[in-house]
Amino acid sequence: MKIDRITLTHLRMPLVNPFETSFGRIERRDCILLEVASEGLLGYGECVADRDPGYSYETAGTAWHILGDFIAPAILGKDVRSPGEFQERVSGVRGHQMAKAGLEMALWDLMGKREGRCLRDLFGGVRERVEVGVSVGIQASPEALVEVVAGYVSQGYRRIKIKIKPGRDVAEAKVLRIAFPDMRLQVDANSAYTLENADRLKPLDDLDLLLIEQPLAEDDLWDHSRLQARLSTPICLDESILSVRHARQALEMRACRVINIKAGRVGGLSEAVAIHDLCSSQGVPVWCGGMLETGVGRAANLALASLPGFTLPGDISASDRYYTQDITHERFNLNPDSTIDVPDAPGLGVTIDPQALERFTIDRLVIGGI
Ligand code: OSB
Ligand code: MG
Repeated sequence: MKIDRITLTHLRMPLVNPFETSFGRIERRDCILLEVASEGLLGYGECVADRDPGYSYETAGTAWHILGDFIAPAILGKDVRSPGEFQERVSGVRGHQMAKAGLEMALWDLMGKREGRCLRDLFGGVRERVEVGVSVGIQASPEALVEVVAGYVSQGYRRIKIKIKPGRDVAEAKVLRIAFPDMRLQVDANSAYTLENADRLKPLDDLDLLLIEQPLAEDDLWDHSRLQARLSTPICLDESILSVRHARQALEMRACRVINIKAGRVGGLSEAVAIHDLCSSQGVPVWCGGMLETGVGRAANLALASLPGFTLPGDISASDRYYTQDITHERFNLNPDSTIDVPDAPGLGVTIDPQALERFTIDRLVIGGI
């Protein structure tokens, strides 16, 4: 695929509801849409870095810099035959996984369009629909949380994840377990605890949770292994796993029993598939994480989650949980069995709505072309 032109579009989209985590609260979500023109086709990718460096050090600003000044020049005018070859060409760029992943996604979309195959088939996915859940932000009170969750349950979601932080954890999980005794429930701390204060999470072991996501610092596999030894609930790592190597080491160290896979966090869909393969070979369950994606990133997440080892429901909710207006013509709906259909048109299987794109654009950069 000869890379003729790369267009970066910085988007800022209002969320249907504010989203609060242990690292902050947002009402609008930023991302960068990548458009790669190659031999008459257009491929799209979503770089999931947000405005602030709360989840990761990457931001839309750092990704703009890395994509525009390093990644685009490394491939513009070149014949990039595969996502693997792309990764080789940008291997001199240390880190910046979200920037790389956004561009790699556009190449997958191009490849699928060229070959007339959907991403699920290119990845070897086996499902036409995937099980999903909702990730619910921190609410004003435990009572408010029960009400919000009840709303999602009545829409048909059968798995709920809640965000927690010190002081807003055990009481929240308990009140939900009482209100919904059989619901699949899990919590996500986004690194808000230390080994010293994580003992306060011990009562969660009595609540039959699917998992506790990323309790400790992102760069601390060792303390996660010490904490996992004290908890009967599986620890699931998100922020800590940036590569297949990290995944292997975390499993060897027993730092977790489950892994949340996000293509953006690990540098691309190829690495995400590789982590899935590693975990599958060891019988370790994985699930697809989310970054409040637009229809572009959501389509990629659905294709990824169609792989056989994704045995836990993903953080992939219906479009209306996030955005009143999306940048794709396609919207994703929840089926009554708490699943969402995997797109099956070539590539990502979605098309861009130019008017919506215009409405949410705050910056644009065209690299190459005429
Ligand atoms: O930790 O999983 C997380 C959103 C932004 C950043 C980090 C996380 C999340 C979510 C949202 O939990 C999941 C979704 O897209 O629905
Ligand atoms: Mg998480």
